Amino acid sequence: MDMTTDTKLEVTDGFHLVIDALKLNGIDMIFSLPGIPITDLTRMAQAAGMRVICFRHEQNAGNAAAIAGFLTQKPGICLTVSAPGFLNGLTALANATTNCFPMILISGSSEREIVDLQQGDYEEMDQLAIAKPLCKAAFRVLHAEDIGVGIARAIRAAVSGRPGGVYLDLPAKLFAQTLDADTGKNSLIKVVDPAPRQIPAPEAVQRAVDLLKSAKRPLIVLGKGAAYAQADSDIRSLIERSGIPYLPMSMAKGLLPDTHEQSAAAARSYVLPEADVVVLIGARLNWLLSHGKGKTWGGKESKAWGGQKFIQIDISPQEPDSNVRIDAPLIGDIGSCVSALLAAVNTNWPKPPSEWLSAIAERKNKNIGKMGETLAKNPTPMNFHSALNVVRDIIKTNPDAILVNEGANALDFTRSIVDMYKPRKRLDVGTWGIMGIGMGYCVAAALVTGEQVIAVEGDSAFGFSGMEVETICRYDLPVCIVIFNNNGVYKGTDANPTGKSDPAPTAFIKGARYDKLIEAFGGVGVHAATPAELRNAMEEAIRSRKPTLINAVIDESAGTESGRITSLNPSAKKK
Ligand code: FYN
Ligand code: ADP
Repeated sequence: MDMTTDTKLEVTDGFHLVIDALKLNGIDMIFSLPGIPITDLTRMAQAAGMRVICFRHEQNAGNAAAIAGFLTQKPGICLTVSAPGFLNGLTALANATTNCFPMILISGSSEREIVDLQQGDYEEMDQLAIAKPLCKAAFRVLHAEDIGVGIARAIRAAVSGRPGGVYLDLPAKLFAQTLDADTGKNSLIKVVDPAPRQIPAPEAVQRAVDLLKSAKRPLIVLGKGAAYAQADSDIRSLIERSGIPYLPMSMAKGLLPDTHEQSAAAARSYVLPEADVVVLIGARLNWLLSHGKGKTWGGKESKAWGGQKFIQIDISPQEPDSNVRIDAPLIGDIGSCVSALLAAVNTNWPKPPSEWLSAIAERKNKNIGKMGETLAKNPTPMNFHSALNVVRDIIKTNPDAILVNEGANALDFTRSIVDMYKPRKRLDVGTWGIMGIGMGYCVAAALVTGEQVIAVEGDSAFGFSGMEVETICRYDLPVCIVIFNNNGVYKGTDANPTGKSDPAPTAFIKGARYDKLIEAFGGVGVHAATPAELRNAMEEAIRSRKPTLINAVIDESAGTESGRITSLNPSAKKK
């Protein structure tokens, strides 16, 4: 038989149909960890020109897929083996769904007949049933001719409306099923308009405009939905033309430069209770916004309404009223909603009262001044502030770099100290405050943007995905990991009260040299005990674009339990 490459294949199979369906829909990257039954799928995908990025643990591959989805508005694909591999990926899928990131977890699964009769197969598990409650949609394909439909449905479910995670179950037997090549080709679907614009109703726009016009102390809150929407210039115009102060949620930092005159980030605890009308753009009133009520919002008691009226721009019609009354829901995609508002906010738009703006400016300048004083100190050993002062400068001179950030104190201090200058440059623990996103996010961010990635990691947070430094070295990615090493979870000073030899629950090995870890894989490891050493190492990492891990030694007594959210930790509250 003639097997030259230009010989037309007369039959195709499940493997090729999965690959062809993904490619047909513009998906050219898969985050995976090969094994039974998807090893050949990873090989064939690579042979077909896709980038197949393989990790050391599926959760990290899943997190990579999720953040690729956030950055590109295309579903990130995570491909795993069955049962345990699937379960490892599922954590990332659930997290993606919680964060409204589009992602598809594709897992191979064991033989249906045996699984359904519970006869004890290799990696036996009813994966579809387990995935269903944890994601936006879940599908299984049993016949090769349905692969096209399965992938099309998965793509639509992931990116349309409120984005989220989708599970696609592909039983092992499916891959080897053959089909006439033409029939196979015709069964594939190129999804047309997978995330259709959703235009807000004119009366909803008018209602929002009327409410906003009545405001004496208006505030705009930008959430990561606003970052996802890629409506950057309209959002900026809305804010600048209206003159309304804005507060960026963590991953919305940089949508406008954090140094923007109208940013109220440094006056958060002043603007939330004082505002009378709040426009939420792609931000939910969940725990991160104290559910829109209570003391944070000027309410008299913990669950009391503060009196604010809300305009909520969101693509999900079910989001409004989930915590407090929303007077003007504006349902649609953020691009369409913001441009509709922008049409009303023309040159005659009344600027917010100057008393409001000057009161904010006063608080803000005071906080920024205080921060400046703290950052100017140079204690020995380094603390979070003196180390972050360096990171702050590095991001300022490299505004295109992507900052990945996880931890407790390492997260909270970085969020308020390191200014971001461009949209979608700050990737962090998100809605759940989850640890373990670090290295997966780094890998995907470097690959899909081509930019330098800088990760600021708590020493505890890093541990969840640390083995992926091998992946970072293997793909030779421009990732500079800075570990804030204070010898433990929160800090390193806890001791075992019994006097026995077991270390305290929150304590790690003192003086650990994380920098040695990356050297095992050919990366650059640096031990930095001073801000100057940290600065040199970061500058060199950026110059060389080499995989780099900097062990930044932080005072082990620096840091508070649970960072800024100590109040959520019952035992810590008692202390
Ligand atoms: C902010 N601030 C600043 C600046 N930016 N001061 C000076 N300069 C600048 N640039 C001030 C801001 O006004 C606040 O002061 C304070 O810094 C903290 O700001 P932040 O972080 O925005 O506010 P806060 O109250 O911490 O926000 C609540 C939160 C946040 C829930 C949104 O804590 C958060 O995102 N947490 C995620 C935590 C998490 O997931 N952790 C992982 C799990 S750890 P005041 O106005 O004076 O208050 C497990 O243990
Ligand atoms: P943050 O944590 O930054 O406050 P959230 O994750 O709570 O942000 O909120 C994001 C919101 O944005 C979700 O309610 C989601 O439905 C919404 N959203 C996501 N993408 C879009 C879009 N393109 N158009 C409108 N709303 C969107």
